[in-house]
Amino acid sequence: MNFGEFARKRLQILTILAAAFTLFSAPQAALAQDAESVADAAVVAEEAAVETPAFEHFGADMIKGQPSFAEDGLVATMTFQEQYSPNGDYALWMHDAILLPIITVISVFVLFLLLWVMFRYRRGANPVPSKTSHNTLIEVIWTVIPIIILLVIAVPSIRLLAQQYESPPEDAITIKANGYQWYWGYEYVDNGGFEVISNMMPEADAVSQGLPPQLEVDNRMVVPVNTPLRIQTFGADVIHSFGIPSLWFKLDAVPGRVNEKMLTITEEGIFYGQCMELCGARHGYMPIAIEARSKEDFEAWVLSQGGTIGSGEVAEAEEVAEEPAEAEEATEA
Ligand SMILES: [Cu+2]
Repeated sequence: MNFGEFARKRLQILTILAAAFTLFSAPQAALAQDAESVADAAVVAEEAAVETPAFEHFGADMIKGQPSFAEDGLVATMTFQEQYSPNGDYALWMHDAILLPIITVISVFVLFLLLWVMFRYRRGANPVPSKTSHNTLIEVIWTVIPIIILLVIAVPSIRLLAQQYESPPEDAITIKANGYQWYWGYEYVDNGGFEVISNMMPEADAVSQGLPPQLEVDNRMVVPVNTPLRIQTFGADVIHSFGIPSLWFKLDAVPGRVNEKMLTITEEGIFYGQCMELCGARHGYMPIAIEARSKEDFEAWVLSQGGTIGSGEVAEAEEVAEEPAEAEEATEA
């Protein structure tokens, strides 16, 4: 008998023994397991009842990002919403401190030139027109000054563009915003992968709570404040777009691919947005409501949704597990 045969015989005997043992012990084991799991569930439920604090959502007094009303004044209704993210602050500064003054000066200057030509060189005041066709100095000026203006605009503009493409840090919290016809689903990838389905709140409910109708939702997207978020968007059926004006955030949600962008919210509060890509009959009725909370509140909310507070190790293990699937997808494509 060589080693291979010997090993095979041993294996057969072991298999038979194992089968006999399983047959004999299975019912008892199953019973014991049932009893254990019932006891476990009871303990978990008890712990949850004791440890998970009741989570209270913000009310109307915490609304920060929403469209302006006529009562807010003419300027407020014409300009951007107040900004609550670093990108938003920078973009608003660029608009207010650079673009608007330049636009104003150019518009006033051109208006002045037009009026000056109309009055000073009208037929009554200037019966014999000049035949001048070239003036080197003026031509140099009207070429060089626009170049300087464009350069002045380009510096902050390219900086803003680069800032918007900045990758989130490794410890950013990943939330996947799935666009559906016609509602949003928020998947908390780093917190156990649960998904919150978010539909527009019926108008009567919103009005009775003092919340803006057609912007308020039944389940808000709760996120931690002052924490980098890795927002991923995905279209489950057609192209949607995840846009929140007061956070300077807008990212298309496209079927078949995941888009990603970093978002950091600098203040606690409620921020409203809407689907920003025409996606069908109820496109106008799939609002977005983000509730930014302290880290502790966010974790309490995650637990109340049945999620987990992931440690770094868990997140890494998940990433490793996901990689082969992604590699497969890549080779298929
Ligand atoms: Cu949509």
